[in-house]
Amino acid sequence: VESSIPEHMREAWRKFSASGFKTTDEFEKEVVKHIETTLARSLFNCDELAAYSGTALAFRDRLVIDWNKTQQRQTFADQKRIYYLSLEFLMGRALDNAMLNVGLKNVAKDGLADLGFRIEDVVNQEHDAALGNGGLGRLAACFLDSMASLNYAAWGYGLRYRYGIFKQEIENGYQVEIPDYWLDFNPWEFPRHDVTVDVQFYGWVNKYTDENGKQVTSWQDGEVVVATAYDVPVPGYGTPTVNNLRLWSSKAASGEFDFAKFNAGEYESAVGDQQRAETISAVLYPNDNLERGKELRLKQQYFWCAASLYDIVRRFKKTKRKWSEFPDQVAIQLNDTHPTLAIVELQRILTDLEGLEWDVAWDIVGRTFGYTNHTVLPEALEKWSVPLIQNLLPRHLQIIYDINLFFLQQVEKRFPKDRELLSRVSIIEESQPKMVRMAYLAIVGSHKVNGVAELHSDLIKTTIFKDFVRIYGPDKFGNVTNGITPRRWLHQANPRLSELIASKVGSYEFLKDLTLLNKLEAFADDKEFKKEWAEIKYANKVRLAQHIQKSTGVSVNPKALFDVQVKRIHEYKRQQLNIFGLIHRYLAIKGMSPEERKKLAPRVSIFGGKAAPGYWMAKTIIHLVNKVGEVVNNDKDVGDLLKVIFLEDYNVSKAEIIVPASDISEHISTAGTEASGTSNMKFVLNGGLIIGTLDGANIEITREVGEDNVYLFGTLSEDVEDLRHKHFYSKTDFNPELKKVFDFIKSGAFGDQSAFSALINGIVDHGDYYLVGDDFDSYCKTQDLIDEDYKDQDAWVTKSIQVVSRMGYFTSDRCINEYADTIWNIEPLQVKEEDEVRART
Ligand code: CR1
Repeated sequence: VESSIPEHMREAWRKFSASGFKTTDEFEKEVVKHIETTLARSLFNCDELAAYSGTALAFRDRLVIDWNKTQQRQTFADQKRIYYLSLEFLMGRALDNAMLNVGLKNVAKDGLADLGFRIEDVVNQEHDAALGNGGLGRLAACFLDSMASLNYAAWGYGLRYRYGIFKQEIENGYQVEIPDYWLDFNPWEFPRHDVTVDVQFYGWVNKYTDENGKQVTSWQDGEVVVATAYDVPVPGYGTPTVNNLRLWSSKAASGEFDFAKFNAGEYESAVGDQQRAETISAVLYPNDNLERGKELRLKQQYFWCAASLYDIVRRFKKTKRKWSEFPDQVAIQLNDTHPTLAIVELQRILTDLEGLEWDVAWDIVGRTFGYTNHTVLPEALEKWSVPLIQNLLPRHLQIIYDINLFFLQQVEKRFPKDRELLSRVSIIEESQPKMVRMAYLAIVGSHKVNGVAELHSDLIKTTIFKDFVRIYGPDKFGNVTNGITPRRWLHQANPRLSELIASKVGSYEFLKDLTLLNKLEAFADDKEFKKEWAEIKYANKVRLAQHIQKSTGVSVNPKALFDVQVKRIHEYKRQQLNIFGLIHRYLAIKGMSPEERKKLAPRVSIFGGKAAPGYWMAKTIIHLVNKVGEVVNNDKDVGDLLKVIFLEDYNVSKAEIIVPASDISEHISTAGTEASGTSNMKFVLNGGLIIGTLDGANIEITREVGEDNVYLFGTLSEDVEDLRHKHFYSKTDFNPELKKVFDFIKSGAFGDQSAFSALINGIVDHGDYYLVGDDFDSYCKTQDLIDEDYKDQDAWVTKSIQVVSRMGYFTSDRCINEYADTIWNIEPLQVKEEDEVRART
């Protein structure tokens, strides 16, 4: 590693090198210094936000020291690195996580108390980093946490959106979207004005022979936009490794505006270029599991891929290695197809810019990339129109055509005369206009393709990618079942439970090796332990009840069964099944005698989740939940027996309050539609049981925790197609109980019934694609079983302990190790033991 400072002058650097606080006094000194100088405030105007800012800056300093060292260590070791390309990183808050990861939360707690603040209030000042929609973005965040905690040399690459996912408010029962401008004060990012990349768009392709008789292909006269790096430190837990998340921000190439126009008095158009360029990284597209083919989205994708690859290649070139060694130094993982253009861009760099032969370059590309598929929903599979790419990225379109040509020739050789096969697997769909099938391009350009849970990985092999299994053989396709980080989703969200577990299993080591949870099994019948376990769940429910009271004005009884469904609102996730079930329950309660009512277990049903702004059906579901809540929660007959709550603006920090407080949570997608789900894992890890279909990771959760400990219901994935088909022929055997629910809605019980007619008609008249009618009966019966079981609190608590003890498999550490072994071929970087020990104490 080169240094600009000569050896004989480094003494002063060593002497004054920053080391970071360790004691409460040192912490307080840092906080006060930052508040008084960095923020120019004082003890006379220090509110909670200023206390947060000062604390965050103090911890940031602490992280930066380890961050710098990690980067030096990784450069020095010169080993293979992982590059995780994701358009979404749903990080949530950073301060609490940083405090726990460096093991100084107690120091901060005492220090803040000394300065007049409660640590919880301070932590709550932080704005969530919400650069993602749902599971896909949160998975990326869990993976970053695991890669750092396991000491892998890894980088995340994404976009620095000025606006993250919108903030949701509920007005008169309707969702309203508010922009999420989150960058006002963000101490967790470091602008790197010296790390920039020029990214080109539009222009034309010039092919000619140069003076040496060499064929040259050059993409010229395009419009240039500058990408500037913003770096976010990602600390590992109990290790000095702090990795880097690099987010790109767009600016006009000139840097300034057009002076000629400015002089001529055309002020507005003078800043036009500037604004157009900045638009690229301005906003996160708010769709989950849906792609809409907008030009700006394609621009985002290329902007980010081009900047990231330039950066990766630049780092590789510093090592002065041969190109053939690129895949031994670089593993790039594509989080869904959003970064597929990176494949094309690397091929362009290697051939057009570096002069490698096509085949040599293509071999390097294939060995570098891995592709993770996250969905089989057809509306979410990306396709880009050929004319759009032609205009925006003319050279890339040519390369895509060449990739396709060589691929189809290879297929033709192995399967001669199968024209059907050729047209099925072609990267170009022969439609009007022609479309580029991004998933096919990603498969052809990667050495491994994986799904995110067993059922899903089987499904992609037998349905959407079936032909590719024939072509490449089954070994190219694998499964890595998703996981979650136990640091955020247990230790941080549920500190009391984490502490209780640590007291029984001997230490906090389980946070690094989650299989150690199995030691809890021995206490599943321990009376004293069960009491403490139940008390913690109750306290978490009280905390959620307070939050519900504050945000909705409804008081709920924390002794009631808390039933939670929080996730993006989507027809395939079937929040409609849940709310229809609740209307059914409401009607049942209304029909009961007072004696019968006394026997019923009181229930609080909690919904949360955003609908994509253009997704009308999802918005209708939100509207219905809110209207049902208004009626049920104000019905004197019902009282505590049922409350229906919609919590607005579900996000990571709210999840940290909600997840530890569930008795039951709902994961009830139509079988075969939810690729994995990850909140199912979070709830169970916190001692909540689940009701679910045999879908996604529910299946593996059931295998791990035991069938007796999961409430399963509904149609199996293999029967879904037949049922859908049948719906179009016979509608006679429609579920009569569900029909009563629909009639009640139609009677105007929840306001203007026409507001809900599309929702009902989709089920009654339009084929019930998501099988709500088919699964309604078994869903309701399973809920009745839950009511019964919940009455036996003693048995319930035993189950709760048992399931947690069996959740070791679902840590994202296990996922990352599987990716490392089966896809990336990479080992962690050794960290000196004394550094580890220091980080843990
Ligand atoms: C899936 O719907 C899965 C996450 C993370 C989502 C969800 O079941 O848990 O990915 N897919 O793997 C997605 O967003 C674009 O696809």
